[in-house]
Amino acid sequence: MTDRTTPLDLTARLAESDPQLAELIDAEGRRQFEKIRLIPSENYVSRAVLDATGTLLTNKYSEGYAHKRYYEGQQFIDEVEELAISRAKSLFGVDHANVQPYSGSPANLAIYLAFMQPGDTFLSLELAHGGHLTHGSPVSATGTWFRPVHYGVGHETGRIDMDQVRDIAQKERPKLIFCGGTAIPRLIDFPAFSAIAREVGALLVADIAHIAGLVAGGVHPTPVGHAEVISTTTHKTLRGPRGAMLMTTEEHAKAIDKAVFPGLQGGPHNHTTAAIAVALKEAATEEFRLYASQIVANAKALAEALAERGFDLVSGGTDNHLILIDLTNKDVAGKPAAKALDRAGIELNFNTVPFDPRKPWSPSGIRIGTPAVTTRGMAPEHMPRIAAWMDEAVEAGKKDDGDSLDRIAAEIREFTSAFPIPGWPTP
Ligand code: DSN
Repeated sequence: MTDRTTPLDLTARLAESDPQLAELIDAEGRRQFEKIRLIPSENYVSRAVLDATGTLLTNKYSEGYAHKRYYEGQQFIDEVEELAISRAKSLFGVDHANVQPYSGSPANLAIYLAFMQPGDTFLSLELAHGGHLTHGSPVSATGTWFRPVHYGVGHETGRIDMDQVRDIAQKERPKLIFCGGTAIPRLIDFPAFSAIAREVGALLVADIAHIAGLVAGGVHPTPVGHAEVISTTTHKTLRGPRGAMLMTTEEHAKAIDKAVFPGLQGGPHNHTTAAIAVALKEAATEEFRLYASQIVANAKALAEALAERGFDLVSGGTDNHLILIDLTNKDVAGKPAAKALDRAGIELNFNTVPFDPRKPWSPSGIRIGTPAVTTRGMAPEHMPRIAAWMDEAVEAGKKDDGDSLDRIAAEIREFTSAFPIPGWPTP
């Protein structure tokens, strides 16, 4: 358990009322501090975002929207939500923003509810090629209530094949086309998707959950002006609390709002809305633009260092925050490699790769990204060291060499101690 001689100031009071839980939270804090966290959908939020998340706004019910609520006492909550909305509109340059979705999956469900009837066809990226469960996976409600058809990446290029997207769209005439996903290491060509959607009379949805911070920071092209609906979580590269937003044109604003509430959800999580507002203010700063470009610089440096060590990168590299690695040539599957790396102090995902002959529960690849390490201040010059540790840990894992994994973890603890994280005391 965590050493309670250095309690988080955040949990100092909790330590008195619920020491058992405070210890667990502190242990997680220490884990986040000591590891190199490379899960591309995770980050470290600022102290201000942590503060807003932990406020008494959690006490309030606010079903409805500002000035049209089903509960009294909304004098300040309305202002909080309106502030978050106006910051989202100005940061992304959209007509309309809904900040109430509880997270990415409910946000995406709201899109189906707004625009689709059961059985309707939609087109999206295959999950195994980098899509998302809510883009029509057979194990998701979206894949059983509606009729998904999928595009994928090219076998040789590892990049989305826009000719295939057009061919399938013309044949299937989908009602919606989704672009975006969870394991796409390359830029998304929003104008090309939009042209195809217009050709077939489909609505284009851009799920920018992974890249929202890169779009806000100006280092990934924006979907605004191309996609009618934009879905994003708020906690990945955008570096806010766990939550989501839907952004759209004036034309579709009412349908989206109705689908979120009362269509799918009850009261919004007001403490989260406040923390989203804080994150959006932070994301509008010059400092955040530098952060976004440093995420990409770090990812490119890490990709290069890994490629030099013989790692097989899907699509050959990255344009954004994310790197997808096929470990087949390293003679190890993704899951045992991820477990060995975790023991060595490097946290990442095991992940399917396109055309994976293995099953999702034990796939061929791993997925990494640089949003969290960049927040800590790690820079391109640190990436070759991280790649070397990864290489060593994968090889040690193959030999079941626990001593080497523990030695790497000790080296990494020493290394990470120089990079503070908000909410955890720096030694
Ligand atoms: N769970 C998210 C990710 O890790 O990419 C997607 O929802």
